[in-house]
Amino acid sequence: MAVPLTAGPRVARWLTALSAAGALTLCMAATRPAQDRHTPVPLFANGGFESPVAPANNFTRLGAGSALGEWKVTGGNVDLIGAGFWQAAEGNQSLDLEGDIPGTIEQPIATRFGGCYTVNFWLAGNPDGGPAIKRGYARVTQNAIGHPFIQKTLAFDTTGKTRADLGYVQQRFRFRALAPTVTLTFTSITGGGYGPVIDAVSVIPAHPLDCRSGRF
Ligand SMILES: [Ca+2]
Repeated sequence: MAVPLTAGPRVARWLTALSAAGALTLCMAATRPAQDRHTPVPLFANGGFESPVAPANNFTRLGAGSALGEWKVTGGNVDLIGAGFWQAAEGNQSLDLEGDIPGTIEQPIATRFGGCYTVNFWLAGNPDGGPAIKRGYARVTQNAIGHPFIQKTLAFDTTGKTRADLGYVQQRFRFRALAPTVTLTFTSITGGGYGPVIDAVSVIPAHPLDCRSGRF
C-alpha cells in the first residue's frame, strides 16, 4: 500500500542526494513499518473463533471437512468452546484442538511475495483431563514447490489450571512469504481428547528486518 512521505527537512535533504531508487527504498523503510505493524492481513479472519456461535456453557464438535468460519478442519476433530464453558483469551469462544481425537485446522493467508509476517496467538490447554502437558504445533506452509515450512512447537502445562483460569500465554512466530498464498495450520499431537487451547490468532505484516535469520 502506498504511504505518503512525511519526511522532515533533514530527511528531505538526504533524499535530494540519493538516486531515485535509493530514495524509494528510504521512503519505504521510513514509513511502511509503522503502518504495517497495526494492519492485519486482509482476508485472514475469525482468529478469535467467535464464528460460528457454539452453545453457551457447552461446545460444538467439528470433524474433518467441517468449516469453522474461515478455518477448515482438515484432520481429526476439534471442539469449538462456547461462551461460559471456560475462560476465553479474547471474546467469548476459544478452540480445543482435540475433540475426542487430535485435530487440525487450517486457513489460507494471502501474502505479499517476500513479505515478513508475524503470527500471534494465545495458548492454553484443556484442564479437564490428562495428559498435563498439551502438545501440538503451529505451521505455515508455503504453497509453492520446494519451499520449506515454518513451524512452532506448542507445549503447555495445565497443572493447576482451571476452567476459570486457563493461564493463557502469548505465542508468536514469524515467517517470510515465498508465495502469494500460504496456509496457517494448528495441530494437536497430544492424544486423549483434552488438547491445546488456542484463541486470538492474528497475522500481521512485520518489519522486513524481523525475518532475518535468528530473529524468528
Ligand atoms: Ca475468542
